[in-house]
Amino acid sequence: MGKDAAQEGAIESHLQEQRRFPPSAAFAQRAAVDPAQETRLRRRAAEEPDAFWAEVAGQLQWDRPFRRVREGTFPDARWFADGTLNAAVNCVDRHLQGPRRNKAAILWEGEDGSRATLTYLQLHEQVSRAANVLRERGVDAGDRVVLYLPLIPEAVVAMLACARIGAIHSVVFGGFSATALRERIADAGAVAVITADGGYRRGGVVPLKANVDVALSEGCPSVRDVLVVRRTGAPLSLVEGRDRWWHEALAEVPRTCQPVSRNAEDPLFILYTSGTTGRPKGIVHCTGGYLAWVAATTAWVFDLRDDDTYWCTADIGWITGHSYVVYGPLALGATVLLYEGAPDFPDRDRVWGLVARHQVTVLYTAPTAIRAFMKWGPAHPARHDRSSLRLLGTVGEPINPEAWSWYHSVIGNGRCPIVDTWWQTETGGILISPLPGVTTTVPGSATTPLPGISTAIVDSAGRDVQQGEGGLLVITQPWPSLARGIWGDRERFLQTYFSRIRGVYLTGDGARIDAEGYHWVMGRVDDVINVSGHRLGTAEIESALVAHPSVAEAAVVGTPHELTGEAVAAFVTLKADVEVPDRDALLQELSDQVVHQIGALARPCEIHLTEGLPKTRSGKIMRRLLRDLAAGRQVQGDTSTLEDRAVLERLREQEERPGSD
Ligand code: 7RM
Repeated sequence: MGKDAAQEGAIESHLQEQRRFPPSAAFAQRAAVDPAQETRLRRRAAEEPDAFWAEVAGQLQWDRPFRRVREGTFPDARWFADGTLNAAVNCVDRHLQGPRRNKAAILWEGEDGSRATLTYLQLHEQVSRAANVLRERGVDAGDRVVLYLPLIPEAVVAMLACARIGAIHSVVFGGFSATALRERIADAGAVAVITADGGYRRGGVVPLKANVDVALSEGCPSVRDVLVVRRTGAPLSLVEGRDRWWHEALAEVPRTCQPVSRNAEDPLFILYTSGTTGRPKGIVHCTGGYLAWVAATTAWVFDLRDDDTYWCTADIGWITGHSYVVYGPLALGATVLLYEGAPDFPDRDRVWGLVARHQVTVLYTAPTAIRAFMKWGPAHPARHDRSSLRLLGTVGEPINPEAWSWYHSVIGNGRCPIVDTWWQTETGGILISPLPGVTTTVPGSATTPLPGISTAIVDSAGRDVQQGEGGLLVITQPWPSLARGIWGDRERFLQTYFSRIRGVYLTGDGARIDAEGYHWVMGRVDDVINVSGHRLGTAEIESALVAHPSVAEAAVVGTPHELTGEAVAAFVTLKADVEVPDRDALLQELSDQVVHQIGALARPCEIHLTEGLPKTRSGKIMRRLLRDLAAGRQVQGDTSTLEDRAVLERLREQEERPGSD
């Protein structure tokens, strides 16, 4: 295409966002990280990195203090490796000495309206009992335990119970099928499974134990024990010698349990993520480096104080639930709200009812949820008191400026800073984010790397792109919470993250860094659309579509085109109350809006109005399915992570109806 070789792999950027939101003086004044502290942290990270990282990890309680900070580099950096600690002790025991002893660790609400509170002292007893049960059943340090549970307090207890005895937990999201569960149990070689008789979801009951029975009947010889939490009271059968009720087992063991000191580099958990192709990847995180970074980033980014009520809406089946529901907040002794169910059950104001009732101060959710709230309209949040909120966070996808503004003005009443946090399952914790008392935010940008984190944008040959150009986002220096591997597949770990570009961690995201150092994530590089040699990220085109007042959500993909190689195909859902008197006029407006904001080459060759978009169960749009649909191909690859199969079916039917768009 006559492009400079040095720019090969660059992604073009057209987004212009002018608005600036400086931190309010009131927030800055009380913030854990104020400008002076930020300057100190960044200087220390740059000038004496070992001292900086030792300070980060020094916030934890170590059984044997580490002397060594970092050894080695990508892909095998080891952190704090001669230190020992226990993650459950850090998240529970160390809060028992002072006033946090009787503070609520967990506030829980079930979808059916059940409620529970666990203080740190009560959490300690539950975790110790569960740990004793596992230990009594012969579960040892290093053994794998699969958790397949609804979002109930026992899920947190079970994670920490594993951590207490050094067993490696692998949480499988409760929405996964028996087949997906079996695959993960087998890959991990789990010796025990902790599940429930069921969980509530949109009024229905998810048959968790029945799925476990199916999974185990299809060959998981490693599993010796199944513990079953009673949640719904649904009838079920217990397999003699294998299955036991959780509450009965816990009642029979002592209420204290000696924790096992772990080496910092010992694995804490495995979490499976679905790759686009092939087997799911069991991402392995270690104990010391992981816990140190999630605790530090929870303090810096969410600014948690003892009087906060913190709610991260992620399920514990995802990394966000591990790092920012469980390990980070509990390491800080915070009060964490857990909600079992769907955000629109029984009504679309459920989330706001919870915020008001529990006086939530810090709320962390995903763009997909924010866009759903927008679609449902402002009347739902308006019915509830949201004055307790002081900080809002987002994670999971690029947030389009339209959704950012709505979150800011409607949910936060313009009062709350927004932290747009960029990170991945593999990174363990947040790497790019505003510091709410320091950073001036710009809607759509995750702003700058946190202290200690170094990024670059490179082309496919690993050369730095020109300032402001889009390219591959890489992390150039090791940090402690990087995954230590893919369970049982070293080669795939090296191949995926460390082989295409030497000496750095490859994130797989496209991004650009502007003149002020702000990072703009443009989507996964696998999703980049190549129109006549111009490489377009998905995020900006989608953002242009969502900026139209009628649009709730949009996804764009590349589709084969005989002249331009690829062309843009768009899938668009409209807001709940939108009437479309003239469909062609609307499509024209949408198309014009893309041309106006991005340029003529991004003009969609087709726009499909649809009721829903195919998403993963953690809310990410599955563009590869849309790519197949737009190209008129059979949908290929793994669809087990699809949140709602019906969406795909409806889209397929729509594609088959001629002239449907
Ligand atoms: C935490 C999580 C990781 C991928 C990542 C990005 C996308 C996440 C943001 C984002 C733009 C953000 N882990 N992503 N956060 N893109 N801005 N703030 O989501 O492993 O499930 O996904 O998610 O593409 O690579 S994950």
